[in-house]
Amino acid sequence: MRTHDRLRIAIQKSGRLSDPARDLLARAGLAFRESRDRLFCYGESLPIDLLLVRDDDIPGLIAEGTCDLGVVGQNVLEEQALERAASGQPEAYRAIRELGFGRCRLSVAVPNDWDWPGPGRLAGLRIATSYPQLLARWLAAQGVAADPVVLSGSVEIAPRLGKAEAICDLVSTGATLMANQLKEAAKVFESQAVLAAPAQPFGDARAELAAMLLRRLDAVLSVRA
Ligand code: PRT
Ligand code: ZN
Repeated sequence: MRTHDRLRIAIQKSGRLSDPARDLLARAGLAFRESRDRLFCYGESLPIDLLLVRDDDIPGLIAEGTCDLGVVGQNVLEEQALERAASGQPEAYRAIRELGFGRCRLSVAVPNDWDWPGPGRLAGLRIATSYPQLLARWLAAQGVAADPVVLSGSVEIAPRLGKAEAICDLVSTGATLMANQLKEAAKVFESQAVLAAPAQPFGDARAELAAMLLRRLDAVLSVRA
C-alpha cells in the first residue's frame, strides 16, 4: 500500500512528450533521482515522484490510483475517456492544465487524387485509425456512416495495403501524409499535452502538494505564454 504523503506523476518514458514534460517539471523546481530500472524517479527537492510509462497507460494509471497526476496528449486522454463512457464506467480523470507542447491534430486524410466535397465523401468507406472513439464521435456529428478499421500503428500505409480507403491519424507537419500520397481533408480533434488529474479531489496530503505544484506550473506556463 502506498502512503499518500507523496505525489506521483506519470510521464511518458520515451517519446515526443518525455523531454518537454521533464523540462517543464524541472522549471517548476522539481529534481529527481533516477532508480536503476529508470521507471521510477524519486523526488529530491519535493515529495513528488515520477513514474515513466507508455503514454497510453497514463489515463488508466490515474483511474486506478497508481498515479496521482499525468502528462499526456489530450488525444489519448479523450479517446480513453470516451471508451470508458461507452462501457458504462464513471468519469475517472480530467485535464486540468493545457501545457502548450505536443501540439498536433487528429485529421481525416484521403488519397491525393480524391476530390473532397465534404465529410459525406466518406460514407460507407473504411477509415483506418488508432482513435476509433474520437473518429466515431466526429462521424456522428457529421451525420456520416463509415466503417472504422482499428490499427495500433502505421495507419498511414493502410490505404496502400488495401485495408482502408481513408485514414484518421495524428498530424503535425503533414510530412508523413505527403510521403504516403495522402492529403489532410478534415480536422477531427485538436490536441496538445495536458496535465491530467483524477475527477475526484485528493482527500489527503496530496491535495496541498498538487496545489503547490499547480502554482509553480502556472508561474512557468505564464512566462512561456
Ligand atoms: O511508446 P509510447 O506508447 O509511449 O509512445 P507513442 O509512440 O504512442 O507516442 P509518441 O511519442 O509518438 O506520441 C506521443 C504524443 O505526442 C501523441 O499522443 C500526441 O499527443 C503527441 N504528438 C504530437 C504526436 C505528433 N505530434 C505526431 N506528429 N504523436 C504522433 N505524431 C505522428 C504522426 O501521426 C506521424 O505519423 O508522428 C508522425 C510525424 O508527423 P508529421 O505530421 O510531422 O509527419
Ligand atoms: Zn503510445
